[in-house]
Amino acid sequence: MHGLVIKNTGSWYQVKTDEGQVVDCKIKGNFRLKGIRSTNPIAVGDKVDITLNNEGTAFITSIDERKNYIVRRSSNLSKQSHIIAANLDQSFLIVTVNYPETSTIFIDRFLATAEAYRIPVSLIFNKVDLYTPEELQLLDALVSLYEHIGYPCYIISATDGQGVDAIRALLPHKVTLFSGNSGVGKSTLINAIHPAFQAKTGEISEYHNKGMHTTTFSEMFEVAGGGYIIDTPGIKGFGTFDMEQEEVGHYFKEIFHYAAGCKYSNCTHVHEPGCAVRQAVEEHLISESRYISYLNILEDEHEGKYRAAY
Ligand SMILES: Nc1nc2c(ncn2[C@@H]2O[C@H](COP(=O)(O)OP(=O)(O)OP(=O)(O)O)[C@@H](O)[C@H]2O)c(=O)[nH]1
Ligand SMILES: [Mg+2]
Ligand SMILES: [Zn+2]
Repeated sequence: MHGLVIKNTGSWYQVKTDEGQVVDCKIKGNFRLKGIRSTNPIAVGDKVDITLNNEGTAFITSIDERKNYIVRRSSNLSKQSHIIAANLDQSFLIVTVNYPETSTIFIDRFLATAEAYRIPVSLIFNKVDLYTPEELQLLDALVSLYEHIGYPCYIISATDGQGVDAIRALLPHKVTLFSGNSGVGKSTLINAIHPAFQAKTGEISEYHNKGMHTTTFSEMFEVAGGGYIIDTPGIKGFGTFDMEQEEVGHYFKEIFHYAAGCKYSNCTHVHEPGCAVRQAVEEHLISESRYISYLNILEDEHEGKYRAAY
């Protein structure tokens, strides 16, 4: 039988077969994917072949070639990757200016990784009902920064329902990943899109510095009219995985644009003479926060680590 991996709870995978039946599956024996050193060889969104056994469960025996996938470093200092999801049409990064604060470094790390895997991203700024006038100003600045670079931005409140219709309209016939820090309201938004989904949500006060996550496993929800949403556990740091130094600039759209004018074709935009990117930063044509994020990723790849806070 053939099906879609809709949930991953550690060693068990829920597979929805092409016939519509949901089966609990395990990976057969030493089944491992070639070429990727990953903590999870199979991810939500994967399409797989399964063989039923007598207990009503099944073994996953093979995996279809992926259209794409998105990975991050599995933890600080780790040389392994974690596949967040596979076969995506788009990704939403849920961001909050405060409650909790999403750093621009985190946003830019996510965007760069999505660029590397050619997955379109929209930024969803949630909890706008809570923002103070100063936070609303910061929100405006972020929205104009990212829209200018080319990322669609949406301002919403998942609890008030403000802006949720616009998000719902983006979903039919697509597989959409919902990602972001813990507590930004991914699961709350999913429930606002369709109350029947009943994704588990948590009180923000419970999160404080405990590293707690309400959503502990990735799970797919089927959207009315076709398509899927993937809810994921919140992530604290987004470590980029396996990016060459010269490559990182390709994943920042505006840096890539200005890099065409650098003296050296392999310029890393750090110290080289005749660097058009650094000049563009000085002239405020490239935002300083984006350049800082760029340098921050370079450092990772250099030292093989990332800073947990981002
Ligand atoms: N005021 C306000 N609170 C919100 C909004 N969206 C979510 N929340 C609250 O934020 C808290 C966390 O929401 P969740 O949906 O569990 O967050 P999450 O991103 O799924 O978190 P993880 O599953 O841990 O990654 C809950 O108490 C929600 O009620 C919003 O738009 N406004
Ligand atoms: Mg959640
Ligand atoms: Zn340069």
